[in-house]
Amino acid sequence: MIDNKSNLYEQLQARDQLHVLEYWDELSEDEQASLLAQLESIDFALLDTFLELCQQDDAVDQNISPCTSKARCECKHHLAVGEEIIKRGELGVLTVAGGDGTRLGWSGPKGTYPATPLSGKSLFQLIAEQILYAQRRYGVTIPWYIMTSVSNSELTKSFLLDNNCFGLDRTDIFVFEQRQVPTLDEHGKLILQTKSSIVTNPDGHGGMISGLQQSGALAEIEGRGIEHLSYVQVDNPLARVVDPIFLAMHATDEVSSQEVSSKCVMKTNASERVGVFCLKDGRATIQEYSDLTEEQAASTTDGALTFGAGSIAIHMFNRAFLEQIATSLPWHKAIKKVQSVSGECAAMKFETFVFDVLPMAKQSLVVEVKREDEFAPIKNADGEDSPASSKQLQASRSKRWLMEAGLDIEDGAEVELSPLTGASPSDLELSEIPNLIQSGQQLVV
Ligand code: UD2
Repeated sequence: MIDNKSNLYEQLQARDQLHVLEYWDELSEDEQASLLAQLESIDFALLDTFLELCQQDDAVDQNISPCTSKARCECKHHLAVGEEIIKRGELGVLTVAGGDGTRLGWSGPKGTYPATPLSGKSLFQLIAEQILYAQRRYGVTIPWYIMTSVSNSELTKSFLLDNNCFGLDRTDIFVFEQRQVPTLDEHGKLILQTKSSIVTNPDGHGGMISGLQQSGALAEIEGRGIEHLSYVQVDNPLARVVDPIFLAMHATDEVSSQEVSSKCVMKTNASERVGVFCLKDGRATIQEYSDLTEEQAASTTDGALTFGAGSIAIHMFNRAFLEQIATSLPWHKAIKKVQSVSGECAAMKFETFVFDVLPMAKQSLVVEVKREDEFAPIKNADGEDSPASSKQLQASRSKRWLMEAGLDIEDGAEVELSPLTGASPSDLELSEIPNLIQSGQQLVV
């Protein structure tokens, strides 16, 4: 039996959590060692925070007001300024890919999901190719930092290596793992997943801050002279990973503090599942959709949604700003179903959100972009935000951009634009592509 005088035993006992040892005597030595290691890794101070949160009702913040945004400025000046920063080697890319992707029903890491309409390129490949294109165009290295979690870290690394990192140099890709935290049942108890393990969950994409700091990635970023990090989620095939205009707006805006900037699109309807930009205590922040009251979500001003500026989870972070964040992020509680040793049960997952760093900036900039150019998330297996809806949006952007660049595409033709061909209509390299794509043709260009 585990020593009942040990510190661990006392910590569990003090919180009425000894049930996790229920099967101890049945376990093999190896199983006992593995359960012990997992229990010893629990941060009991953090567990106390969770236990307190279990007792609290989720308070909805009523004191929010709308915040302003600036339109993406498609001018030559911004393009030149942004390109200059990239050419100086000051941009890195940050991708959060630690989520479980349970809603999609894909068993591997979400980044390995075949996302594009014709060639089935994975979400990771789409990001890698955008980086590769920018590296070639600007003659620099743009390092890529990917946050994974314990359940998908090894699979992510092997997927990248098996695919030769999609042409990127493996030494320019830095995979770091976020932390796991205990999941609790509805009574605030740790949950046995098996007789020898407890249920944990990744600590939310806010775990990126400590993940970057503790893995040494942030020091590496500084060592490379990176000043700005382009942050994208893994699940949006239309995200512009290297966007010189957004970078320039972020780096030169006279009002913002250049610590963090974000992109928004106008929500299509009150119930769209995106967080909204708003002001709290005079500072720009994002209120998650699940934390808006129905009245807040539905309220209108001059016929438009009052909180209509939806977050597409794309940000530009200043490196020094990320280094300075010492305060821990607030925890958000979500009720989910999990598998336990005795079957499915309701559970409380605690997560931090990366956008909770926004109010820590003195000022932050919100840039409104065109939804059809930048947002086609893959979240659910079907319906809204599904592979099918995303593929449709990807196909129509490909078509629009190619036609804007001068190509003739007949109705009924299907095209998929590769990130290696260009990052915007004005820089598409079309010399190898036929001028006319006919109805019935399927072409990846
Ligand atoms: C996110 C935003 C939502 C909106 C929407 C746009 C949050 C909480 N909500 O909704 O406001 O902007 O995206 O598409 O962000 N991830 C990790 N580690 C974790 C959890 C998530 O890396 O512990 C990654 C995950 O792999 C994915 C991203 O974060 O790339 C978004 O996570 P999500 O799918 O849980 O967020 P979602 O769709 O509810």
